[in-house]
Amino acid sequence: MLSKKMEEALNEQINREMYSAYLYMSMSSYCTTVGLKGFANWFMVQYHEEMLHAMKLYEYVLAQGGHPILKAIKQPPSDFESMANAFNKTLEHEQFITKSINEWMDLAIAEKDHATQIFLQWYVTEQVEEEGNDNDIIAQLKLIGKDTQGLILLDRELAGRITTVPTEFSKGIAAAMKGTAG
Ligand code: OFO
Repeated sequence: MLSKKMEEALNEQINREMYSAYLYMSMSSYCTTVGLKGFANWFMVQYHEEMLHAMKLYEYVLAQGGHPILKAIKQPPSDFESMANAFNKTLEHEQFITKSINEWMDLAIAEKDHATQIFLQWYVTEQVEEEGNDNDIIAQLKLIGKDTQGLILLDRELAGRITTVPTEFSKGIAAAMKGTAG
């Protein structure tokens, strides 16, 4: 079972993950409008990952006898000026999510809630990967600078990213926990 405080924290995290999905969908939309469909693909794959992050929380709260309360998702920005700007904003957002997960982990530790600590461990590891992916692309964008040719080559590379996220969330937490790499 979850304490009221823990349940509220996890519900807040559902909202933050849904916002992440919304943000990356908006970035994907922006990339398509400026002719960078590979970048658009990368962000759309990220959108699916974020939906999985939200659904895992949703299933976990239910499995623990809690009630996932869905709050309003705020509107994400729609104009990102450049790919460098979009990825800097992505990293900034992921750092906020890492801080948020760490805060809930601290709460689970303080409450001696072992199950939630184990559950959140997956997110702690995932955040290292998420920030790492963003740092890699930011470094490449720095090398590319204003070289359009380089940007197009990176766009082609990012077009190859595929989603590994299972879409059958309704099968419960066991299904949602599987196939979470990427
Ligand atoms: Fe991007 O990791 Fe969830 O939010």
